[in-house]
Amino acid sequence: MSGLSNKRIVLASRPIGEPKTDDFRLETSTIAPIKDDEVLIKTLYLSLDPYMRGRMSAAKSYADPVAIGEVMVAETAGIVVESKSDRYAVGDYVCCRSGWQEYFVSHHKDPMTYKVDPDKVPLSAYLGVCGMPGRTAYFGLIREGKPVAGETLVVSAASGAVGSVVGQIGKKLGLHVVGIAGGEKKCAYVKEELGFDECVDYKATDFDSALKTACPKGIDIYFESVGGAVTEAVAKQFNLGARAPICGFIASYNATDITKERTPFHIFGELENPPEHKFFLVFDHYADFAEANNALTDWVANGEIKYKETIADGLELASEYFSWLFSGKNFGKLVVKVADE
Ligand code: NAP
Ligand code: FER
Repeated sequence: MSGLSNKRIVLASRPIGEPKTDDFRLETSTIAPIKDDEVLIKTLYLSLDPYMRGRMSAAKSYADPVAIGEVMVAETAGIVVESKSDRYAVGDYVCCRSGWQEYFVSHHKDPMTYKVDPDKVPLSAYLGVCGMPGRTAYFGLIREGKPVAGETLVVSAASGAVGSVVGQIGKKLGLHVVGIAGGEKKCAYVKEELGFDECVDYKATDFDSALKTACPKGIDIYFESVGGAVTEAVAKQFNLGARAPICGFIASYNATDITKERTPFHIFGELENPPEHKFFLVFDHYADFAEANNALTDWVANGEIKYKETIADGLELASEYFSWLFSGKNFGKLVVKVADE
């Protein structure tokens, strides 16, 4: 398959504020022949995630930025189309970190490339509910949130990839689960289809009082994904001994200078009795990924955990759809379908 043509999207410029489509460039490269112990993977689905906004910026962070002219990072799900490894056969389905492109050559020892089984759950689910976002929900709630049955859990970005799973696991653990989401449609889905006890619309004028009504015993755990006005409202209702694992604060990701933002650390730190709060990374729990992968795929396969996806059709759409994460135009996990098998 040497000489294979590969469409890819590279970072053309560092976005100022909200990323625009011309911050990216569609290119065509040629895939070199694979070497011993390598596999050639065809991308079928590509995951779009909020953390990618951080990689577009040169600001100091836990991970290096994508260089200008380099392929945008992403986790993808695909199929092995050529193998010079005894560990992978043509036709194996895998997840890998190929980035925004059609083909990827992986060394068979790359720890970020691993086999998945689309007979158990659909392939795209390995990028969401059974992938990085699902694992974030699993470890963030169970290990960082330290839930006790009967407590009240509030989940921001509740209809999204991470939040939807946090709340559903919370229900399994016997918590009173209150979601926060933007708009009536998302709130209805969170309550009626995902089974949260309540879901409060942060865009409604009575948000503060509605949140209070939904949490009659105060808030014991707040799963933070958003920041901004949502966090200010939550902060007024913490019980003593509360925990607030900080998964992210997407409301600030498009700020022109993120170092000047009022973050959840500022908001919680100013309280007389702050909740236990620290930023965590899903990767902190890397050693136990198999535990989360097994639990999540079992729950999805037997219908105990539900999920929704927004699927963009075609690699070329990745740069346009990426901004949906920040406007809330996505509903559930945002994925790009790159190719048919
Ligand atoms: P998602 O919820 O599927 O999509 C993002 C959602 O955020 C949007 O749909 C929107 O929902 C909401 N949002 C965007 N801007 C907002 C604003 N200004 N105010 C309030 N809500 C806003 O995304 P996800 O993949 O599950 O990620 C959720 C969070 O988890 C992000 O902060 C992400 O960085 C974080 N994360 C962290 C880790 C980690 O290891 N620490 C790993 C994965 C993800 P509405 O329509 O409801 O507003
Ligand atoms: C990871 C750790 C964290 C990762 C993604 C994140 C793709 C996301 C962090 C965020 O959204 O803030 O290993 O892998």
